[in-house]
Amino acid sequence: MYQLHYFPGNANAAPHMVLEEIKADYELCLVDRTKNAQKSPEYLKLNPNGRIPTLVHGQFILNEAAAIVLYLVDNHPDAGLAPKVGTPERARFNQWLIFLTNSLQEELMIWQYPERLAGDDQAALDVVKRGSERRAGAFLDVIEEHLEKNGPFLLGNKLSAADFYLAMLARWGRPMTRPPRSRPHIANLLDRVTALPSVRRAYEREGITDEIC
Ligand SMILES: N[C@@H](CCC(=O)N[C@@H](CS)C(=O)NCC(=O)O)C(=O)O
Repeated sequence: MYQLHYFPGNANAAPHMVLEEIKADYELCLVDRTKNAQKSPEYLKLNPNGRIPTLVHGQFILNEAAAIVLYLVDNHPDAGLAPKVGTPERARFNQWLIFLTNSLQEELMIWQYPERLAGDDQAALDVVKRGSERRAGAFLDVIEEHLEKNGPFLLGNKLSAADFYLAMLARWGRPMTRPPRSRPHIANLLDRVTALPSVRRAYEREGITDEIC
């Protein structure tokens, strides 16, 4: 039995979609961000960074959304959510997942929380907000161009957990001046991913029933 520590719509969403798609036995444990529970002494024992999500599997505790996705897809290879380890296809899958978490996700985090860098200096806030949105937009343009040539999914014709990860980040980016969905090939991928019963169920279980991407 897996336990996913989550808050609705947070970085738990992609691991949650994977848990649903692989039909895993799992339970959700709410980390109530409205009460700053991610910084509570109990949660910090699970995740010393005080960040969501965390996966608990028996005695094993795992942080970082992308690492959780990798752990799940490798524990359930028959679900086919990632190519076989050791193949060039798997290296490409890793490339996309790491790009999403390391580049796009980080830029979106800065864009969502510019005050973490700029403090309360309004001019600095504007610079950080504009710069991070521009940089996130450039990453999305790269994804769009890739999908146009090689889509409909990040790995071509094969749906993978990397597409789930992109769907999670695209949802965060809805308030952007140029939202991810305004790019037709990203929109097509999002339509396909969010039509999956597993993805709908994951968001539903988090209490999110509209605007899932
Ligand atoms: N690199 C981490 C980032 C996780 C992260 O930043 N989670 C956010 C929610 S989406 C969080 O816990 N924020 C609470 C905080 O920063 O106090 C991951 O991908 O798991």
